[in-house]
Amino acid sequence: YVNAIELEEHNEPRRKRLAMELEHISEQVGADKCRQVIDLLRKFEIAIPSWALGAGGTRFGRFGFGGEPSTLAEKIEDVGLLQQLNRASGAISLHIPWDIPEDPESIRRLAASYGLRFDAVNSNTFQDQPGQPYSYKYGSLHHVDVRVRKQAIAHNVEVIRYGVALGSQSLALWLADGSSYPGQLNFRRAFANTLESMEAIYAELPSDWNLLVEYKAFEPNFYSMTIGDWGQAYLLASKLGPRAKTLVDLGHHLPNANIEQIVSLLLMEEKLGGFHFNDSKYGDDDLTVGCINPYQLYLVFSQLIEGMDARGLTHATGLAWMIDASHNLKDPLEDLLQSVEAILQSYAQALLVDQDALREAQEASDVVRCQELLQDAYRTDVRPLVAQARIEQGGACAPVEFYRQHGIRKQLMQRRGVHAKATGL
Ligand code: LRH
Ligand code: MN
Ligand code: MN
Repeated sequence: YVNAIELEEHNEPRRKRLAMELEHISEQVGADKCRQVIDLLRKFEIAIPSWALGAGGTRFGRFGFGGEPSTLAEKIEDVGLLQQLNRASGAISLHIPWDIPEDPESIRRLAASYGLRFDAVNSNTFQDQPGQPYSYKYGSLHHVDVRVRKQAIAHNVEVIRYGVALGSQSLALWLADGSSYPGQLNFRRAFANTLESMEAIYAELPSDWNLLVEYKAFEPNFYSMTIGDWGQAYLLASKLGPRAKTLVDLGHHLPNANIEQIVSLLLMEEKLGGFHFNDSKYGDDDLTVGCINPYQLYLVFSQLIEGMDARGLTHATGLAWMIDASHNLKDPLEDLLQSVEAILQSYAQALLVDQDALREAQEASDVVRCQELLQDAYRTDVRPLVAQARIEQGGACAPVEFYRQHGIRKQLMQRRGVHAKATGL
């Protein structure tokens, strides 16, 4: 769907304007800084969720897009397409059994042919699968019945095996376990069962793997979630051991939570495992990253940069950077391009913060100056830096425009059919 000649035809007429814009930002922040940011942007990579390449839907309905990928191979093709356009999404995260790599070796080769690697594999014990002996209606790893817990543990071990065959290095574990009515659960027993089950999974983890514990405050249970917040996830991760970390899905907090503070402390404690990026106004809305509250996203990145600098880390050090979104209205591929773009912009803005000056202002309790420094960086138009990083790597200057100009969705519909439906959220 994308070739180098078409990309050049797309980029060529845009270069002059981009050069002018780069000139402008160089004057603002300095040419060296620009170069440094572009080089870091070039290295940044964000994983695309295999479950978000088709229409999502709500419990009220689902409206397909046409041309959705109906096999894992087609999903890999879609992520390959995104990667060709933006050069920043060279990884894919699988959800099993929504996607089962029947022949992992050939799937791995196929992904490699698009320059893709596999990020965290996700297990699924929140739905019952056909033929499964025990139901997850009342939970999985926390279940009162040990047979259910054992079944859920075995599923996670199986997911690890698939992940090993694909070259993944982490298991992301999210549980729907919880209760919807007071009195339904004994909290301590539920937690203890969860810990014991996770210990069994942790014991099967390859030595170079992380176990990412994802928390969520609500849904599908609405009174308690057994891993409901970062405190509970952190507690489990601490008890499990150094390779267990916390996964922060931006949509999983109660309203107004200070997510950047959570991120900062988890990073400090070496318990930050990765992200599920998305945006939301109310609950776990799974909207395009940065579409509702881009300032919060930026503040998260500011904390990350400051924390990573303090520990001498780079973005590439062990964190799983992933998107977790769902698409009801927008073409999933366009939406994912927008999400990746928003992440890169926030990262670039955060890299522009004058950390030394900020520290000085903090030491002097100069609150006004602190805000100015933070907002100066936020209000800098970094879009030219992101575009430059992309075209230097052979991507498109304006990925969504390219996608539209070349009628890629229409081509996908012609090839795969208008009713093709993806598995996933
Ligand atoms: C739960 C969640 C979790 C699941 C995914 C499908 O809301 O964020 O990450 O694995 O959605
Ligand atoms: Mn998630
Ligand atoms: Mn979620």
